[in-house]
Amino acid sequence: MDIDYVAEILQGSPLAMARVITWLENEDERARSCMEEIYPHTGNAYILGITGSPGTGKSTLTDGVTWHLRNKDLTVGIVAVDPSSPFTGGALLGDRIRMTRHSEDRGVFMRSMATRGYLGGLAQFTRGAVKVLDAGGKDFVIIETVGVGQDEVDVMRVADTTCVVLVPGLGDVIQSMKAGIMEIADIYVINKYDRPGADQLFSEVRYRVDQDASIKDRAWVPPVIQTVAVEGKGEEELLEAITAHRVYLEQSGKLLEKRRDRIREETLQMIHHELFRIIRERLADNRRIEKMVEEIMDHKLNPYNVVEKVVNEWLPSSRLK
Ligand SMILES: Nc1nc2c(ncn2[C@@H]2O[C@H](COP(=O)(O)OP(=O)(O)OP(=O)(O)O)[C@@H](O)[C@H]2O)c(=O)[nH]1
Ligand SMILES: [Mg+2]
Repeated sequence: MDIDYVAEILQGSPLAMARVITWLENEDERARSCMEEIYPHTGNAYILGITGSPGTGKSTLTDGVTWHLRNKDLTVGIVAVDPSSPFTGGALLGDRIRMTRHSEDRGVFMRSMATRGYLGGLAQFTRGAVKVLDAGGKDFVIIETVGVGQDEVDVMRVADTTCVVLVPGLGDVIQSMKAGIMEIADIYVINKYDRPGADQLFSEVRYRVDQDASIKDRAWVPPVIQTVAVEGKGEEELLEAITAHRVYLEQSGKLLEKRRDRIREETLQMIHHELFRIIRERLADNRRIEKMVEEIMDHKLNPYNVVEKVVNEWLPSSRLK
């Protein structure tokens, strides 16, 4: 018997959500029509990003924030993305998102995934997973992602509010704050505030934020929140900061702006991905690309005139030369 996955997702079925996310993960053809049908039902969830170096307490914080949201009767979807992990299917990630408190709660859906070099890009995939949870009726979707490199920055652009988690004693704060982090952080969380060096880190981050905010628009100055996630300390303040940022985005019109930018970016990426996929497949026909490579090796062709050939053949209206 055929299952109507779209209808099931719209009912909030965890099994259907999990299945379609797996299709997305495997770039299974069945994902496409499903995504197209659920799309009109997306855009209601508030998307929260939590990023930071490994072991900084992202999952513990996610668990705490989830608990507070559930107390307000809000439902939560969680996607844990690990761009650096070589593991597939995530036994490791399974451990990483230890969310024992919520495992029996139907108001919470959790999914973890490790990288497998998704052709469509990790951000693209994350966007898909978020949409499934959004259509499944989750009020909040939390994206937890490890690290502070370009992949994470891209993943975090999917979020409405991004929290960057730092802890004392890692010593790479200044460095990581240069690497695009200040650009995406709406809220800084200094977790493990029970550890030595927390006050110093707090001052350092505050200083950098103030310096940065004095040049750019001051409409939103990222707050720096102190937490001890293992004791649940500071989580309420964190949720207050998240809510304040949401109100700021909504009232200033920046939420719409963000979402417009995201739709543009996503649409362009989807076009890119699809055109590239089609051309790659056609070039694979009759090993045509292999023959081209051989001809390039023999100096009969070069990559530049191969590009010309391809564009002129398949996009004749954009004829090169
Ligand atoms: N001392 C102290 N330990 C904490 C705090 N928050 C989390 N931890 C501990 O730090 C370890 C890592 O916590 P996680 O929540 O798994 O961290 P994470 O950032 O999700 O880790 P990865 O997903 O593996 O990158 C666990 O042993 C937690 O118990 C805190 O505020 N203080
Ligand atoms: Mg984790």
